[in-house]
Order: sequence, then C-alpha cells, then structure tokens
Amino acid sequence: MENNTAPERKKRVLSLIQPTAVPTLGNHLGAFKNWQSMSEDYDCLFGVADLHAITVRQEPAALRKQSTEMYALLLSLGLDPDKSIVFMQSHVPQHAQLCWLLNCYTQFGEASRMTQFKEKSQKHADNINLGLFAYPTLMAADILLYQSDFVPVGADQKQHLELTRNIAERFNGVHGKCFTVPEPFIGKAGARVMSLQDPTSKMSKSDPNPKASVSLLDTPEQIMKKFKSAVTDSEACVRYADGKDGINNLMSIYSCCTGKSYEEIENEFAGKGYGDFKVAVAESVIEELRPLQENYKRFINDTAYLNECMAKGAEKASRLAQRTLDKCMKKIGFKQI
Ligand code: ATP
Ligand code: LTN
Repeated sequence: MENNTAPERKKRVLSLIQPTAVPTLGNHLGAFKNWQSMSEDYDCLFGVADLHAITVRQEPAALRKQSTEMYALLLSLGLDPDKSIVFMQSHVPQHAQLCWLLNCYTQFGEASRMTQFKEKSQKHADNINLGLFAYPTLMAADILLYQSDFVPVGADQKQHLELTRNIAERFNGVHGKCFTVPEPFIGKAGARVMSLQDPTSKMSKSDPNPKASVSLLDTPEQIMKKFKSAVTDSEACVRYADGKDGINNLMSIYSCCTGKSYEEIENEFAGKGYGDFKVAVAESVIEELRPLQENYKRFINDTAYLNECMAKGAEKASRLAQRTLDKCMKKIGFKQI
C-alpha cells in the first residue's frame, strides 16, 4: 500500500558525450535531436564526458576548449538548464568515487571482453592505460549514480550498457537493492547518417576527410558545398531503393530535417535531377542547424553565463549523486560519521 501512495517521479534519462571533436550532423540526428525531444517527457541529465576523454592523451588547452565548446553546444540544443541537468562530468567528483567502488565489483575477464577496449588498445598501442580499461566502469558510474531508467546510446555503446546492467544486478544481489538497472533507449527517428563520401560507412566526427561529414558548426556555404559534392549514383532518379546508398542517405537526412516521408520526397522530386535534390537537402540542413548555431554564437562568448550554468548543473547533479554514493558506501560497509 505504501508504495502506491509514493509520489510518482518521471522516468529518468541520462546520456553523456565525449568532448573529443566537434559533433557532426550524424551525432545531431542520431542523438542530440532525441535528447531535445526527450527533455519534454523525462527527467533528463546530459553531460560532457571529459573524464572519459583523457583515456586517450589530450593536449590540456585543447581539452579545456573542446569541453567548453561541447557544453555550449548542449545548451544550444535548447535544453533548459533549469529543467534538465546539464553538467560537466569532472565537476561532479562522485563519478570518480563510484567508479572506484564499481571497479571492485567488475571482473577482469568481463572488462577484457569490451570491443571498444580492444579497438582502442590497438589504435593507441603506446598508451594502453588503466583508465582505458576502466572506461566502462566510469560509464557505469555515470549511469548508476543517478538511478537512470533509460540511457540513449548508439550501437557501439550497447556492450557498455549491458556491462552496467550486470554490475548493477551483481551489486544489488550481494548487498540488496541499491541501483536502478537501466534500459537502453532507442530513439524514435533513429537516423543513422552515413558519410557523404562513402555512404556505406557511418558519418563520424573523427573521419579525416572533411568532405565526408557535416560539422554542427559548419557555415551555410560549407554545408551547401559538402552536399553538392556528396557521392550518389548514375540513375538520376530520387527514390529509396537497395543499392542507392548515397541517395538513401540524403533522403533520410532530408526526411529528418523536414518531417517528410520518403513517398512525399519521391513525389516532390519526380522528374528532377540530383542537383536540385542536393540543394534542397543542404537547405533543409542549414535550416535545421540555424537555431542551434545562433544560440551557440551567443553562448560561446558568454563565459559568465556558461560558468553559471555549469555551476548550477554541477550542484544539482552532485546532490543527486551523493545520495546514491552514500547508500552504496553504507551497503559496502564503510564507517559513516
Ligand atoms: P567518433 O568518430 O569519435 O567515433 P562518433 O561521431 O562516432 O565519434 P560518438 O561520440 O561515438 O560519435 O557518439 C555520440 C552519439 O552520436 C552516440 O549516441 C551515437 O550513437 C551517435 N552517432 C554517432 N554517429 C552517428 C551517425 N552517423 N548517425 C547517427 N547517430 C550517430
Ligand atoms: N561512452 C559514450 C559517452 C558516455 C556515455 C556515458 C553515454 C560516457 N558516459 C553515460 C551514455 C551514458 C560514447 O562514447 N558515446
């Protein structure tokens, strides 16, 4: 009976993004746009994973700059810092604290099976540090600290989320319920944006070819140029079909930015060439990014506002995080004072 009378809290959603490069249109349509719409229906926390970023060597000035820029970009999405919690991971010390505790509830074998660890160890063979190995337990700490119900992540992070669930269930099994076991959140649109130069591989912010991806901070001229040189096919007919990866990708982008269905798009461009279509796609992307870019220009130069939001985010996040950390430490058996 008691449980039935408890005030119902909204489901909680949490996601973080590493400040390692300027995000792309892929990040926007695959992640940020969902974050934006979720902030209406859920209790949301969004953060910049700057602690995760140092698992790979970073230049101090660049890390500082990119973390601030990523934070300003999150605010530019229109997330209300009074409604959602928008925070910098390193400003909330409980993340590193809980990470240590969770390390002691994670097996060497299971952490060794993480594909991201294997890939990054190969890519950065000269710096296979313990942080890289503990990357998933820090991510588990991010999630479990806030009793998150849903975590929107891309396919590459599913394995880390599965590990988080295992750690939470293990801890709860040993000590009694402490953590909410989170579920992955699959976005509505779920657009997977492909490279403009090789439409069989995904658009990625670390792609060395600048023509392959649209950065969220590209100028309208740059965006237009990139779409005009996007790889397509020789059929010259705008329709969604197997084997037309370039056009399928452009149709998917256009559909996300305008809300039009594939059928509507096919009708709109019936009898027209790819040139017209590419211009229309570029224009829809420019419009989609315009409010974000305008907000960004305002925020990035307003250090006082950014600092104020960061402090507010850290304070609110830290209050929630401390509750879970206290509970967890008590269960493990640390002496409380
Ligand atoms: P990197 O190039 O460093 O691997 P990335 O561009 O692939 O980075 P991540 O930082 O790994 O991006 O992902 C951040 C979020 O953006 C994740 O939720 C991921 O699923 C989403 N995302 C990344 N690329 C795309 C894409 N091309 N299409 C849709 N969603 C994407
Ligand atoms: N590992 C994620 C970023 C990340 C994250 C998180 C995502 C760090 N902590 C917690 C969701 C929840 C990435 O590289 N995309």
